[in-house]
Amino acid sequence: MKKLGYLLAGTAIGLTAATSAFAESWDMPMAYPASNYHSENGAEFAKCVGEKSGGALDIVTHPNGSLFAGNDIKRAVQTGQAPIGERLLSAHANENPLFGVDSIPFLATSFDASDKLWSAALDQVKAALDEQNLVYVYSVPWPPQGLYTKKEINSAADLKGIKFRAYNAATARIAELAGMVPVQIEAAELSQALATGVAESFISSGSTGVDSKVWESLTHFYDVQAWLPRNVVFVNKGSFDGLDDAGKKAVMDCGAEAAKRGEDTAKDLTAKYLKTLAENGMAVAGPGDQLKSDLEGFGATMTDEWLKNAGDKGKAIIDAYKAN
Ligand code: PCA
Repeated sequence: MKKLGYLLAGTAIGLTAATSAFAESWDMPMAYPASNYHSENGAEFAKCVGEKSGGALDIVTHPNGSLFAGNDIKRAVQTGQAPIGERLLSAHANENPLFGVDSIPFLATSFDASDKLWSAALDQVKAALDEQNLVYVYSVPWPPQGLYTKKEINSAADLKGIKFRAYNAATARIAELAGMVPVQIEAAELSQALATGVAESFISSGSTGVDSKVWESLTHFYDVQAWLPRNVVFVNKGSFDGLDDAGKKAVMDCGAEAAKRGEDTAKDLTAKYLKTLAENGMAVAGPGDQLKSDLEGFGATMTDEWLKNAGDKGKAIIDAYKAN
């Protein structure tokens, strides 16, 4: 009996050694297609963590909502169903207005302005995530947001009654202000929604327009440059605390590299995406004066609303942003 016990113990040790170095494996759900620069950047981040941790932490990315749909990723990481994930943070502004600081129309409309705004907001965003059991790792902006339609639009009045795909509270609010009919749809379902007429307009970047081959259903892109929303990568707090110091450092160092690499790529691709839209037959242009001023009017209303919602914390962020 005793001998058998030794034998089993020996076998168990042998097996553990064979799977090498007690490596931990983390699944990383992501919402956007594998070929999108956010997803490619996430895969590079995962590779970096594997190398920097000496193989101790193996992160496996699952793009395109394949493991969890976009809207479920944040909750999955909060509850530990997934140890790490990437999500468009402003889609959760209903939980905390600070999560929507990047989607206030016409507040920060260039990559540089977006960086300034994010620096002003970051401590508070980290604290808000921490309250939800999440550790902030990195974020990468999308290119400036414009308006996709299937007819010429000269003013907000031309938008009335249109079925409009929203991806967060801000896009839903614009729909409401313009008398459109908002419908919440993840990017992974966007092509189909456009093809079937469930949606006939949306606000997003050239990136998502190209990913979704929107020229198959739509005709116009107005380069409004309304804001630059961000994808944020976060880790479940318990999972993060479970790492040793070297593992934590690998995640944070690779995150810092990913933030820079991702934004550099976004800047490089912005004009290329618009070119691809035009090459596929879309009319790509800036908004006319009336449309621009109508949208800016919505922006002013929404800035007031956001400040009211976000209270002193929100005001402190906007003041710090404007002072810089
Ligand atoms: N693409 C994402 C969010 C912002 C963007 O440019 C989307 O449309 O879902």
